[in-house]
Amino acid sequence: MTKSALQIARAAYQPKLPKALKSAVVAAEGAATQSVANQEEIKKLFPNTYGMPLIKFEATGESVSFPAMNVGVILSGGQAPGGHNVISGIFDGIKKLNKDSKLYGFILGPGGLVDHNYMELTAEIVDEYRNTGGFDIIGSGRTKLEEEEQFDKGYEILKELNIKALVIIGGDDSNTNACVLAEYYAAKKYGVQVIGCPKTIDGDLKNEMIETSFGFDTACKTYSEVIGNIQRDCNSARKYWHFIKLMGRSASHIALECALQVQPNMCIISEEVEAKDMSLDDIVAGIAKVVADRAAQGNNFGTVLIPEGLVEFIPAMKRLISELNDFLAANAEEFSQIKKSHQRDYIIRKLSPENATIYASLPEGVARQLSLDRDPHGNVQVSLIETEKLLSEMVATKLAQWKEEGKFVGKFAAQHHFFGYEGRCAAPSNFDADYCYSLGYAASALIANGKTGYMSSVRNTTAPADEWIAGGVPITMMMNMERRHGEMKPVIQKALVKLEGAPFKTFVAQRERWAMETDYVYPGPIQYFGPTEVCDQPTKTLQLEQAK
Ligand code: FBP
Repeated sequence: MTKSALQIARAAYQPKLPKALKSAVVAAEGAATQSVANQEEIKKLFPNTYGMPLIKFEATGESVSFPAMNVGVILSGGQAPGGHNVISGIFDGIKKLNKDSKLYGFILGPGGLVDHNYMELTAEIVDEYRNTGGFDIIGSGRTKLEEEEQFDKGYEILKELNIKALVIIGGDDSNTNACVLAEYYAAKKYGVQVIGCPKTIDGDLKNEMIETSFGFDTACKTYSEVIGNIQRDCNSARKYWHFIKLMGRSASHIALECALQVQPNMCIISEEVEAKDMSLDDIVAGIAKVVADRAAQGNNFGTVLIPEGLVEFIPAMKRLISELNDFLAANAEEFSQIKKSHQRDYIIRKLSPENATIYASLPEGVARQLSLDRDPHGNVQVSLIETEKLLSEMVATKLAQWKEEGKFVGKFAAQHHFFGYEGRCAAPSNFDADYCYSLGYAASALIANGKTGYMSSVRNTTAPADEWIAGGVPITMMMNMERRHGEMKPVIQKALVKLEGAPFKTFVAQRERWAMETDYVYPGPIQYFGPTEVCDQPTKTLQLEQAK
């Protein structure tokens, strides 16, 4: 395998560990825990894993000996920088406890467990992937582990390989399922522990005990580097407005963090749009106003950051999409007979007046996407909607109208970007490299201490790594009941952007100035070697949230 110079140098990086994990540990147990809501229902659903105490690892002078243990690991869902370091942390952790311990990786996500598709992760293999981005060591997948049949199928291979514990590295849904699996194996007395690890670039798996999900740091730094470069180009040519959509699913954490890093002219936050019941026209008029105001000062350029989930948060668009879903599901046959060029008018005639007006106002391409691209459940795939183009086209229309009315005197030319995949497999920043390695190491300690139904946790992450606090959080503690596919289910609460939180408030305090002044920040590429203030800074989100 040919390697870049950085890859070779980076392979030698030794991730930092919290002080306590550097020697043998004892698991100090806190008080019994409760779920964040719906305590009675969740307790009933998780009789074996509910109410367990928080765990904090403390260094002990004594050396503790453990029998050899075989452990399985699964990477679940979208890639996030640092996954390979979670695996190397687990590997080093279990080997330190007993050199005869073995680590098995299930191939291409949870499906690998069900299909008995696995490989042993030897020292040679793990060494190839230390401090690298991606999940390619074993691959990832989006199969959901939900059915008892899958759990039993998985148990067959776990038993065959004598695996004592399974670590599932995933987002909120995968960790919810990890907990269901832990409960099932505990109830059946199969003797297999299940531990979760908080992964997702989206940053929406966090709570009082989990400060951040891994990968958010590197992904945001990667996007911020590129947005910074665009801003410098934009400030040099002074002729384009750049509409930049950012991944993150429903939550706007990525857009907000990038805004805090680069100081764009505008950043839309979906959670605010929903809270203020804003319409699409409100958003468009808001952007057009900034464009017009800057143009009045002779600045026909700027940047707008847009979270990918925006459309779902505009209440009126949500209602339109829901009516379209129902209407097209019920009239699929008739709709397929309508000539393409007549489909738009046909839909406008059939929708309720409120939704018909909104639909008619949408640019041709977006209206088409809304009527065509549906997932297997018959829903519009909102992530496929090119929101950046939708907004810029509507802004252009509004500005043309304002021009006629003499309210806009400038020029408007737009460029479009969508950043997501560019950052999901970037080489992990020092923060993610250290955080992930520590999460993996803490997972091995949870396993050695016989724990199941826990998520590996590392806290105090704005302090130097030495002072980080490693432990475990019972997954049931993060759960509440939510309606999913028409049924009430226990799930880990998704963390959306809090409008009363410090990161959003900090953004609000500055956004009007950023809109008018060109006060761009150019963060530059992630630095792996050099002074700590350049290489080891956590995200602005984390710094603001943790500032006491
Ligand atoms: P996870 O929640 O699985 O970590 O996914 C992160 C993410 O990158 C989202 O931001 C994005 O919407 C989604 O994955 C895209 O996934 P895919 O490439 O599978 O369509």
